[in-house]
Amino acid sequence: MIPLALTIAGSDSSAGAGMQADLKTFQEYGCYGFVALTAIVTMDPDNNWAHDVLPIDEAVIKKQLKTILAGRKINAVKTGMLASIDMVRLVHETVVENRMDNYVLDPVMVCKGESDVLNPECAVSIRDLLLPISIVATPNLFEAGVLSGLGKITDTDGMKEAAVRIHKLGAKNVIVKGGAAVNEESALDILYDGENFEVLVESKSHHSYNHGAGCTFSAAITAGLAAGLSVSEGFWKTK
Ligand code: PXL
Repeated sequence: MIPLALTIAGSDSSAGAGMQADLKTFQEYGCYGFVALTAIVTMDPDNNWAHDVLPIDEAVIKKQLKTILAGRKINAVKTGMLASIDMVRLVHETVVENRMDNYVLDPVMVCKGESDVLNPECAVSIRDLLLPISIVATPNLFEAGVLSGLGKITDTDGMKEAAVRIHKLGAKNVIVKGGAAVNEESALDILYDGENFEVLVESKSHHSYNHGAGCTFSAAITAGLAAGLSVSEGFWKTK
């Protein structure tokens, strides 16, 4: 049976990130992908590509989830952009009620190139409600700084400290996506399982367009889990 993977995420109209990245990655990894849409994000070329987030009505998200979950067992689920505290609560309820053990939390708080934090009011509820039910959380440096309370993280020691703190908040595994930010030459991501650190270093990819790298990465971990891999196996498969 083909593994079934669900993303509960926003639509990135530029198609690099969000549910577009998730579905393409699920497909690449041999999964059948489902999406419950949480928001529609547009970027305005006439205003410095400023992001605008249109949240989807919570009742409509509920209906999507009801449709998707009827009569089938989803093998792994990830969440991306959640545009209100009510959406965070709905995800919590859905994951717990449906006993979704393979729940990947990508705690989206910021889009690349955007200095503004999206939906800042959600950060506390993501920390308190979603970290404890996740098999793995995949924050980027900014999100790891917010969730851990460390603030700005600039090096691998900071990434490790943030991972330990986020694990203490309930995530079974934590992957801090340093990406290209902490090192000039290479991209670096760290997995912490509560005991050991695994460090994935990759030479930087010098494409002009790498928008959505974080979504793609956590979708790949989700697809791995859906296919029966462990978090660590899925992590190394992205190399
Ligand atoms: O990369 C973060 C992200 C997640 N989800 C959606 C987005 C973005 C960034 O643009 O639009 C829908």
